[in-house]
Amino acid sequence: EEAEAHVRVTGMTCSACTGAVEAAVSARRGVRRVAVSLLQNRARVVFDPALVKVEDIIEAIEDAGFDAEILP
Ligand code: 9UX
Repeated sequence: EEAEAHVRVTGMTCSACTGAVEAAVSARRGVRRVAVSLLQNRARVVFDPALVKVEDIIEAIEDAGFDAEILP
């Protein structure tokens, strides 16, 4: 099973920041795909909802030092 989440990520100021967000989210079990846009301050995450919740993805981004909120 697969679900998709869009997240607003704020606090990224360089392309290494996007790499840090991608690495932090990718490290979570159940995350299948992560794409982060520095210019749009957004992350798109494809994940297995049986293994990981959107809240866990938000937490991973916040633990990496950025602010994150779920987009509709
Ligand atoms: Mo470079 Mo992005 O120090 O925080 S990784 S600005």
